[in-house]
Amino acid sequence: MKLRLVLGSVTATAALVVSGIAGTATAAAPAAPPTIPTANIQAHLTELGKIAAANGGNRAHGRPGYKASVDYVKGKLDAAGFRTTVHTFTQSGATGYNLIADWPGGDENNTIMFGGHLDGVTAGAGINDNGTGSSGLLEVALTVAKQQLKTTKHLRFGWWGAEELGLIGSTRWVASLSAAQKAQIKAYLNFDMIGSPNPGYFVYSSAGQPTGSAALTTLLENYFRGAGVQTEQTSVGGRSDHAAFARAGIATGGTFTGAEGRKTAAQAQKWGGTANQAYDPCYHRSCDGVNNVNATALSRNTNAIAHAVWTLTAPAALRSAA
Ligand code: DPN
Ligand code: ZN
Repeated sequence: MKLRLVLGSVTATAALVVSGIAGTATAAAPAAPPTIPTANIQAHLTELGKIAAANGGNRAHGRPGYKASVDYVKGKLDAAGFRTTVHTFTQSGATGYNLIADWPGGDENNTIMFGGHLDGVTAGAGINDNGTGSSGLLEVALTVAKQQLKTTKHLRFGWWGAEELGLIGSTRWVASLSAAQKAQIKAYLNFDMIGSPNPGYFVYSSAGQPTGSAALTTLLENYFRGAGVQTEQTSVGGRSDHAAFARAGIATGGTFTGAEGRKTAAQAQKWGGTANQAYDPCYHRSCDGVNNVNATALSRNTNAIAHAVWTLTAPAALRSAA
């Protein structure tokens, strides 16, 4: 009887100590960016491949495979608790769609936005370009929901239509915003082609980009450095959807694993893969299907997205950065 009481009291004390430590750790430690499960990202790519196969082999603007892609991503986000809106526009005689997803909470006057294009060219399924960016962003968003991430800044995602026709969707969406709405967006990070089969590890250069862009470049470079991956900076210029944001004076950044450009011998040394071959030999071709992806590159870049989401929007990380 006496022994049992003693044990009981020891157990109770231990439980109090443990909960005290756990409470302190939760309050002080930064919200650690999670590792995004590769299998989940791949599952989205498989679905986008099936959508193309069921719709004439592509997911291009104005074709049924594009709308089916929007419905797939929107369905997942709605089920996870995002506030989604579909912004429509007209281009080349067809209706285009941008999908915007807001994670409830955070200061909307300090909005951080992440996006990439969801459409492909008519030649193929558009899996590396840009099923990879679309799927990586989707799985990071679903992880935000799974963890019920509490943000101080407001977190928003965008999937753009008709990029392949000249950055149309993102341009129309930015143009639809009032000056006050544009001013709420403090940064836009873009992910277009992040699983190239002969990958490079490129971070968008901030040269010529709005104030604040250099910090985004550094943040993404820091992720890769921590993961033991060397990076190079690249000037993406007007080749993807960050361009409209940059023109609106919004800080931009992003990552890219390469398109039609060829890997140099020096790059093959540091990154592996094949020198003198395109980063993506199937760029804008029918062979850009589910096998046209380097899973390691896709996984690393998706974890880079998660690192940026957590670091830029989660409260403890903001405190430690201040
Ligand atoms: N946005 C892609 C295209 O216009 O086909 C390719 C690309 C992505 C190029 C990212 C540069 C950087
Ligand atoms: Zn593209």
